[in-house]
This record gives sequence, C-alpha cells and structure tokens, in this order.
Amino acid sequence: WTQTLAPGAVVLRGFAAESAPALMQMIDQLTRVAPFRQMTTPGGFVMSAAMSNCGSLGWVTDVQGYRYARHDPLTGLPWPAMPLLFAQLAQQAAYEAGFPDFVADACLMNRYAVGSRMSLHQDKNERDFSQPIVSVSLGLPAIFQFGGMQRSDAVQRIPLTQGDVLVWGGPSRLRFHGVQAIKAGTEDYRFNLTFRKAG
Ligand code: MD3
Ligand code: FE
Repeated sequence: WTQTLAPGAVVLRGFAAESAPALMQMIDQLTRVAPFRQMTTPGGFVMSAAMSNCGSLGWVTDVQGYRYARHDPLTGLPWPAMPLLFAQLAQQAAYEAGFPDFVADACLMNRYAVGSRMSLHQDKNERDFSQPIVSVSLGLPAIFQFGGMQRSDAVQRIPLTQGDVLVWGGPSRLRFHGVQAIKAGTEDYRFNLTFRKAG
C-alpha cells in the first residue's frame, strides 16, 4: 500500500521487502569493489554515515565540495555498474508513484552504524529537479525527518523499516530531510539506497 506524505512524496511500505536479502547481498558485493568510506564535507566534518556508489555517476564530497563523479576517488576506478535488480526496483517504485520515465544513473549506498545520523539538508547536486529520488531502506529501522523548503520549517518524523521505499518528486523534491541517530537493534547497520538521475 501507498501513503502520501506531501504532494510528490510517496511511501511504498514494504515494496522492497522480498528483494531485501538479494539487495543486501549485492551491496556486499559492490562494496568489495568500491568500499564504504566516511567522506568529508566541504566544511571539514567527517560524515557519520559511510558511503559508496554504483551506476555511471557517484555522489562524492570532500573539502572541495559536493559533486557527482564518474570515478571512485578512493580507487580511481569507475563506480561499479548498477545491478539490474537495483535499476528495475527504482523504476518500478517511481512508476507506482507517478513517474513513469525515471531512469536512475546514480545509486548512492549509505551505511549507518548505531549512533550514525544525517543532519537536515537538501539534495540539489542533480541537474534535473523534475526527476524524483527513490530511496530504499534496509537493515535497522530509522526515523526519517521530512521538513519543508526552509531549514527552520517544522519536520515530520517518519519511521522507516526494512523494505520501505520512498519516492520524492514534484514539489517535495527540494525539501529539507535528515535521519535521526540510529538505535541499536538486531542488526549491525541500516543501509539506504538512494537512486537519482544525476546527469
Ligand atoms: C526527501 N539519505 O543520501 S534517503 C541522502 O536515509 C539522504 O540515507 C537519507 O538524504 C538516508 O542524501 C534519506 C531519502 C531522501 C532522499 C532524498 C530526498 C529523502 C528526500 C530529497 C528530497 C526530499
Ligand atoms: Fe538527502
């Protein structure tokens, strides 16, 4: 079933639940080639979530800024190709939410250990804000913060569990959002896959 949080923001509860074990196994394989690493923000802070990418473009940050890059700065290699299962899942979720021609060229893989968080921010390094972002939650549960167009706007708190898929498009595409500190549970990590059309 689907739930609309705000215009353009749709939650597909459990949409990826059956695929979760295969997705986790693929994350494990992809990150043998492009290891999880904690990147540094332009302000000099080390991010608490560890990240890697697959697809033709990968999101990176360092002291020079946030951007998309074709190569992994850690290894110099191109990011590993996006598995078909990833691409199909993202496309099907976007279709369900009313974005029938979404084709992701970037998949950011985030890994949160217990205590890791992501502070409120906007995703605005992509070229085309008419394309949505699709996110898939795996592993430990999280509380997602969904704010407004300004940092100071009130936030909705949305619990997310393994297999939940969210599509953020239209007027919700540039809303502020974040993830509260992950609590200890029966697994070691929370993983989030974020699919974007970056180029
Ligand atoms: C709402 N990741 O990597 S995904 C990120 O759970 C990021 O790892 C979070 O925010 C995570 O940039 C949240 C959900 C998400 C992604 C993009 C959005 C929500 C969004 C863009 C606009 C509004
Ligand atoms: Fe984000």
